[in-house]
Amino acid sequence: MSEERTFVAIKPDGVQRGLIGEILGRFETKGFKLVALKQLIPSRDLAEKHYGVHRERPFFKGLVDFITSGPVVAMVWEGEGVIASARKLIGATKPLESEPGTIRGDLAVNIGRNVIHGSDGPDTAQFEIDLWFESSELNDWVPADQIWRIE
Ligand code: IDP
Ligand code: MG
Repeated sequence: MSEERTFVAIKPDGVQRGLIGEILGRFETKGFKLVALKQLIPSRDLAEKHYGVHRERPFFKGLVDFITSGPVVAMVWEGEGVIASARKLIGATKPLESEPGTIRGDLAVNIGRNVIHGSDGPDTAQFEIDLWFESSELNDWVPADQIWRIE
């Protein structure tokens, strides 16, 4: 039985600023488990589906242009409470309002270049995982050093 999973993506600005290792480390050291990881340049179709909820917003075209402009690192992280916790690690959408200590709070300034995406709830997490990954790309595994569990 798999635990809760969420979709996280490092946007092209995070990749091009050399922040992949820094960002992956935030999730790894928190204690979540990486179950899928790939780099891709998203198609327009994928980006428009991913951000479909924002289709009518004035920033939609610029957002899709940007997310398709270069490589994105797409991931699935697993663990107890990971959906809400990832949003906390990521911080508020506007980086100037994100708390220091969060990824956006520490690494970004501009709302259109806020380095990372994370699913905002269970339904979007499932939708986004299915949109970005084939089920064969998701790895069920148990870390070799996971010898205890706290209920
Ligand atoms: P989220 O990424 O924190 O979930 P959403 O409101 O879902 O934020 O918006 C998706 C993305 O669209 C944001 O991460 C940001 O890059 C971009 N965005 C949101 N609002 C604006 C805006 O007012 N101007 C420009 N870009 C925006
Ligand atoms: Mg969102």
